[in-house]
Amino acid sequence: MSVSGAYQLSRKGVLRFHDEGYLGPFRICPPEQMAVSCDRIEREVLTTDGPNKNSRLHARHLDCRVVFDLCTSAAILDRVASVLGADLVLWSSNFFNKNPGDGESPWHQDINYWPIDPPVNVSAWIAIDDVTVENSCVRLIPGSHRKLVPHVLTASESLFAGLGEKADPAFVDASKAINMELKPGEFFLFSERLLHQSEPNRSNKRRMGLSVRLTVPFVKIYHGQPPLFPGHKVIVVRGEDKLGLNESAPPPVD
Ligand SMILES: O=C(O)CCC(=O)C(=O)O
Repeated sequence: MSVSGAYQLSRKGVLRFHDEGYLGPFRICPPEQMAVSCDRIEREVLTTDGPNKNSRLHARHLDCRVVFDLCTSAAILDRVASVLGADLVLWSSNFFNKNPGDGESPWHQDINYWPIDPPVNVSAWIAIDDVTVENSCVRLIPGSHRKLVPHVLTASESLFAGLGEKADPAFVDASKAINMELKPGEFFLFSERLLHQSEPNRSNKRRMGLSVRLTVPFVKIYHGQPPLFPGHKVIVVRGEDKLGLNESAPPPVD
């Protein structure tokens, strides 16, 4: 079956994703257009409660149309469909908002924290702000998705304090890391097993990104299990869900 769409990946692109565990950067929109979305995010997301009572930054695609529209832009979905197939489920999203002086996100593999089975996911990390080495862009290790590494307890001051664990440093070769610097409106794709991190924000500029989590209908999502929450639902964003394994919701209205 071929997957169509203006942004679908070539066979070479798909194989590269499997080989390296990430792809990009790509572009959703120019910086001027992202500035308009950013204004709405500041007004409609950062200052209001969302569906997860523990975090205003989590799963806001469920209640804010501006977030849903970013998560489901054709530039993302066409490419993810090239990897996962024509039926796609949006099961989570998270803003990673680092103000000047905020701490690191330690090295980790996302699947360590997630209540999904089997472990199939492609993430898109979207730059809302200008993202540079100075304001703590995401760093990743190409090819590191090929091996699951043990995770150990982490210090409470990191951005990941809530999750409590980081990759065991003995299993991380940071000398192979690359920096994902992005302009507002750009994004990259990565596997649920790719090792990634970000340094403390040592600049005087905010660094806000939005991570989008996409999977397929045969993956069971354990809705009430942390970091998910009671009332959590998925949204079918491409094709159809013939299995009905998960609780699903319609897209939010504007
Ligand atoms: O933005 C960050 O610092 C971390 C992002 C991350 O861990 C993710 O998107 O999975």
